[in-house]
Amino acid sequence: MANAVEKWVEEVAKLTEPRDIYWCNGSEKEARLLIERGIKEEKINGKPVFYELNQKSWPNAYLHRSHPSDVARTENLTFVCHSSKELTGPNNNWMAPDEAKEAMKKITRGCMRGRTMYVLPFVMGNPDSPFAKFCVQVTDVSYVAVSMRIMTRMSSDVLKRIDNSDNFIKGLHSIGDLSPERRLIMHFPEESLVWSIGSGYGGNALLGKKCISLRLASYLGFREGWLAEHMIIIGVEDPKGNVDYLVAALPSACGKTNLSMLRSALPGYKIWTLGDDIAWIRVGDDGRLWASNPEAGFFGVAPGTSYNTNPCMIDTLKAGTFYPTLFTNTALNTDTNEPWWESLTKDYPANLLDWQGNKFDRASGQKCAHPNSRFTVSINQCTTLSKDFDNPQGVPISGIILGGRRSNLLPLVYESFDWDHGVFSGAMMGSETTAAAQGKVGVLRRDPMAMLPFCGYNMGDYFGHWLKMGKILKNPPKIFFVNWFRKDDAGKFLWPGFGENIRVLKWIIERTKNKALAKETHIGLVPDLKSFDREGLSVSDSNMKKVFSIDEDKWDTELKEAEEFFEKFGNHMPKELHEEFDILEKKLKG
Ligand code: SAT
Ligand code: MN
Repeated sequence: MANAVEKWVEEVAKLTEPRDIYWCNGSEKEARLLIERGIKEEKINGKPVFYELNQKSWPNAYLHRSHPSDVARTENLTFVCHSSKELTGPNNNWMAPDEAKEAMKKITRGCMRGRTMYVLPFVMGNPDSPFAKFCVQVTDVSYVAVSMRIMTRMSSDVLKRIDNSDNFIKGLHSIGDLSPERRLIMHFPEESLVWSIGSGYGGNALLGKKCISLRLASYLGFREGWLAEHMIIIGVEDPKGNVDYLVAALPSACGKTNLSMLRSALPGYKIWTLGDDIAWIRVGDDGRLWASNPEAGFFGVAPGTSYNTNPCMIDTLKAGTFYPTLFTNTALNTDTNEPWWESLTKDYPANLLDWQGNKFDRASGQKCAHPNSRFTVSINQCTTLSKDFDNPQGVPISGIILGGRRSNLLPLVYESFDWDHGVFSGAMMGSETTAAAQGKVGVLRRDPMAMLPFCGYNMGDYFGHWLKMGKILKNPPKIFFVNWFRKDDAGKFLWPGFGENIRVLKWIIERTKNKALAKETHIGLVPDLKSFDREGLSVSDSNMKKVFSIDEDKWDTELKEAEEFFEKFGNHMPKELHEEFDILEKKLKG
């Protein structure tokens, strides 16, 4: 008798008609075999799936080039199909589930013909933790199978844990014919199903990532009383050896990976890495928040990563254990067969192929690596991995950081007055768009808690859920806001960022212990410069002033845009946030 997983796989195979079915067990041998296949046999758009890189300098590393039209998340083709449009909310595209399934069946029928269907059993989180979610994804691309083995805990034990129960999350993925007209990423939260056709790109195809860990999980959290957030998790060790844990939400391609393994510019401080993208957060028996990373790898932006900006990541990428390291859409140095991207080295190597595999001509003015080119690497290789990364209980959280990319208006750091005010400030958060999603780059949009593209239900209800979480907590942690991206009038960054960001984290942690001093502004509490560690920092007094300024006279547009954004959610918007809005408006216009 077939069990529930087998039945589902059979059903999917009937629809997709693969040449054969390969059940993955997550072993090292299997990863090698899949890479071999991707180098020699399997093709995407007529080209190999993997190219072997220089195994001496980049052990176990491979290059993947995606279809040129398939290089970022496609938010306009991503749908969340609750049975009620109301529950899906204006923050998501919606289709009625039956209609969506009919549309998907049409483009899925026979889509795996001549290809292998890989069955990937994996668990999000430590299998013995209350956070654990057991999942099975099918895919017809070896790149996706190998990436999922890096990004999740994949093993055939998962099948034993699911046994004959129906209690597993399903992911159906096929690269289809790669035509954007037949590309759709559909979520069915009520059935714990993600169905994605026509894209091989990260967030569209590695379904454990945004689709399951955020869109499906945020809805589960809403129903079950926990939070699934777009947040890094770090431990900050002070010179005395005390470790405080923080979570931080920043939109895609705004430095989460760098922050999660920052090399401190302040002597005696050290960052321990637990996650660079996703945190599942629960209330512990002690009434505090506990966070855990459901993933097991990094899918980070390559351009800008170097020994100067993130030495730990370069070491991690070169560690070469039994997990392969994948590079997607980076450039290739043909003299050395090494991956390359803008700023990896100061000078351009002499002979490069660009991310599409064409000879690179610097005079073209084009980028050589795609701006959203990525690396995929196991967190187990991370040289700053926290000993509590795999702790089934997660880690207790001392403070929450939210942030965006804003060239003006918002200071380097500020603290909200209380939990509700923090939720309100998070709800009106804006950020300039990046290359992580298709569309124009650098356009300001509201991106509450960096969750706009990832919240799997009505965002008005999501804000209500945050408020409710604050009420259950004995002592809600303080909520802080950061902006590493403030610029001066000439467009130059005011703050050096990277290792210097430890100064901001230090102030934050001291505030959570009521040690450091702050000054009240209309939007929150900014550091009193007396309490902000500037020892050895080369930022002028006048730039420090600018970086902490609020530009009160320029808030009209901000308030207007926030108000319009809030209005979209109608009566789903909690009244507390309207009240907070009125208070802020009065202060600013006062
Ligand atoms: O492509 S992903 O969604 O996995 C990465 C990101 O955009 O944050
Ligand atoms: Mn992300």
